[in-house]
Amino acid sequence: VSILAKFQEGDETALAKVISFVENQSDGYRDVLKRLYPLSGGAYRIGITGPPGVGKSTLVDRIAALFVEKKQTLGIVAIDPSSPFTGGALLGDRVRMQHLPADRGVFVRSMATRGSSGGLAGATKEVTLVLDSFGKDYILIETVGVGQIELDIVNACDTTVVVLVPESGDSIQAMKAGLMEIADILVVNKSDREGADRFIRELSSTLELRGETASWRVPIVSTQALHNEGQTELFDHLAAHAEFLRSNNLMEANRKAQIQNDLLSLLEKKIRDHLSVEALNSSSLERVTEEIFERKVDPYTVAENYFNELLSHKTT
Ligand SMILES: Nc1nc2c(ncn2[C@@H]2O[C@H](COP(=O)(O)OP(=O)(O)O)[C@@H](O)[C@H]2O)c(=O)[nH]1
Ligand SMILES: [Mg+2]
Repeated sequence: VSILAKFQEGDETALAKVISFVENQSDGYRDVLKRLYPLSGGAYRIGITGPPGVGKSTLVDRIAALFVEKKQTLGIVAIDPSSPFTGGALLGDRVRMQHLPADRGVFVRSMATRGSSGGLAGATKEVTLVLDSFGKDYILIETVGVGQIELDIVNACDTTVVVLVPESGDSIQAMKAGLMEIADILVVNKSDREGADRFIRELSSTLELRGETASWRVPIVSTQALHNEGQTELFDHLAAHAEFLRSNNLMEANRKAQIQNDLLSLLEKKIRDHLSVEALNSSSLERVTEEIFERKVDPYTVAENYFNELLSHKTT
């Protein structure tokens, strides 16, 4: 409890402790989330996704420096075991450190992925909530995107940035389509590489072919994170997208849709947990398995019966 008091005073050590507590799902972490929830909602959340190695961490680093310049506080959640967020300019690079004020208000947290397929780690949403309720102005969430439609990240962010590189490898091609669908902003990083212009032209005609009906035009931003190029343009597009959402009441609408998605998945999890302990963990399961195996009954009917039984338990 005293840790929560310190947390609310803005103590970053307490913040780190609360994040670990929640990330590890320690006893009572749900109560902590319940207490913090009313304090959240003030942070603007930006997702940065794309294939491994495209320069997401480097870019996050550059963007972070710009937020610091604007005196904005920042939480960074990096979910990418293949290239752990080393802090780069913010934490290690002495040259750049000189440009940053002493109290930078930046908090970085690296997390392991759930699986090799990338996506969001289990506790990302909760860690974001903690940073949000701590009072951070912005939260950057770096995740590996491998091209299935990454609804997880979309559902956890206000703005989604997809980072690609000018490579015509088959694997990148395959990832591209799925990733492009979720992008509010497309970044072509490593534009120092050969073929960058052609790649950007190709992306832009793909976007046009898609026949955008929404009033937001997905911009393509050319960057060289390593060489400090293009991050200001990206920063401006981030601000423009936030402004677009706000002035069209879309931020509120999107966040409400996210709340509904969250509610559904929380409920799903509760039902699943309930099922595995109560309904299915019974001797009747073995009996019914036998009956299904022998084709005396079908699994569809059995599942329906279980479900109805569950409902009647719940309502009585
Ligand atoms: N040539 C070039 N290399 C870059 C650029 N940005 C990042 N890199 C390098 O690409 C590698 C992967 O970067 P990283 O930020 O870890 O990528 P991530 O896996 O997407 O987070 C690192 O060696 C970077 O130095 C760039 O604009 N041009
Ligand atoms: Mg990375």
